[in-house]
Amino acid sequence: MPVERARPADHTGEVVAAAIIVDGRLLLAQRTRPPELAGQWELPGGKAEAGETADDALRRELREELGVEVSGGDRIGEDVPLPDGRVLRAYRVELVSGTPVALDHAELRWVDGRELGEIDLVGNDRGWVPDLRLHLKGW
Ligand code: 523
Repeated sequence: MPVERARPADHTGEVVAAAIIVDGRLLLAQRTRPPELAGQWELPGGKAEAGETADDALRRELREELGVEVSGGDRIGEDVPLPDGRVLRAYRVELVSGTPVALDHAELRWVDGRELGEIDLVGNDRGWVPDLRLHLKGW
């Protein structure tokens, strides 16, 4: 008889992160949680929900976090494996409508290539800096 096991939480999904670049500047958002990441800056995004594509997740997360509509979704940079088994991926997206507002972050900032190298980015996002800079001015 098969043994019924408790299903572990689904930690096999994707965490999406958005590179929104306008006029050579990248939008960064300052995290408020968890305490070890609070104050650090990230590409906004979050966990894809069950059944969502990366595109769906980007559109939902950016609507929730920034109040904007986006489209697109070319990959940028390498996959980042997270300790819980998920994979973090960055996508270049275009603003379709709205002006980003910090609905879930402490603050937003548009940075050029030089500022991207100086700001306190979350560790997971740091590897993307060289790829991001190719699209930014001022470095
Ligand atoms: N990261 C990360 N960089 C980055 C994002 C969007 C997320 O390192 N640019 C990490 C931080 C967390 C995990 O990915 O360890 C999930 O991101 P989070 O907390 O932003 O996802 P949410 O918003 O779906 O999570 P809840 O706070 O639970 O709603």
